[in-house]
Amino acid sequence: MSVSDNSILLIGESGVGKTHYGAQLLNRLMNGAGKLRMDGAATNLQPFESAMGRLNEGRTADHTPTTTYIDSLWPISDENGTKAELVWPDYGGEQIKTMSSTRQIPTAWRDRVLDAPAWLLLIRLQQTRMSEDIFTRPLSGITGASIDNREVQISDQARLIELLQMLIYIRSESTTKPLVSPRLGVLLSCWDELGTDELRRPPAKVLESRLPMFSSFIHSLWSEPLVLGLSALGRALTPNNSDTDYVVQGPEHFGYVVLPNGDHTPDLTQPIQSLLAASAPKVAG
Ligand SMILES: Nc1nc2c(ncn2[C@@H]2O[C@H](COP(=O)(O)OP(=O)(O)OP(=O)(O)O)[C@@H](O)[C@H]2O)c(=O)[nH]1
Ligand SMILES: [Mg+2]
Repeated sequence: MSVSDNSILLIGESGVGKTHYGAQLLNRLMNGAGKLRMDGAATNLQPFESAMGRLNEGRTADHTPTTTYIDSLWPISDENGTKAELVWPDYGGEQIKTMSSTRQIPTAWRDRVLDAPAWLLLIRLQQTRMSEDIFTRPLSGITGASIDNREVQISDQARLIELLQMLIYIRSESTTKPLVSPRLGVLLSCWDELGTDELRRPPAKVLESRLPMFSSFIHSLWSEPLVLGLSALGRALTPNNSDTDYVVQGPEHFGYVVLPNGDHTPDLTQPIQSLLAASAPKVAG
């Protein structure tokens, strides 16, 4: 089994929650209460350890510097004793936005895109804007509007689609048939920020109503894209004011994943387990 069989390319712009998810996931893996647990010595833990330290104090961690890229190696095993080595990155999310805006993919990222059997895309819905178009306004309103001197900006969902198209292109994947590799997981992060009417809805439905074009894009390319919700922290924290519940109970008691049917599970390893199970069925113990 090569390491890359089990690497997950974590894709997320700045501020979507990559570092906090990494820290909470690491905590869960070390606690061993979920489907996956740490099974050996992990390396390159520094960015996540410092975030875990902050969470233990009930506070949030810092933004990852733009140029940072660190692969952390986590030997893990599941309930049946099946072993794998998970490669979990932490990086400054601007790297992703720069790839979209310049339409250029640095060599290091190209190799990651080519090697990874699974892509996990983090989207924070509160951070995405729905631009005004025929999906949000009646056609009559749009056709009457003056187009002179109007700054044209690509919508957030169009940018995400373009990003995936670029990544698929450099992998030379044919899109005439549903994509089997890489397997795609979409994690709607900071789920606790959604309105109360959406909190218990199936994540795929929420994605469909919030980013309809993006949702239909991934469902047209992948036959079974995994769409889950994630609240790595369970609630909003701040950098300076300590959350007493966090300090008293410990960060491991907070955070949940929203399953395809809308149920919540405290097992933050669930998305990884689903992606690894689907993309590396040949993994032997
Ligand atoms: N409410 C809520 N906020 C969260 C959650 N996870 C992360 N956040 C907040 O989102 C902000 C960004 O999270 P990070 O983990 O730093 O995001 P990142 O993707 O690593 O961002 P960069 O390092 O800039 O690439 C932080 O201020 C966190 O407080 C969550 O589950 N719920
Ligand atoms: Mg970060």
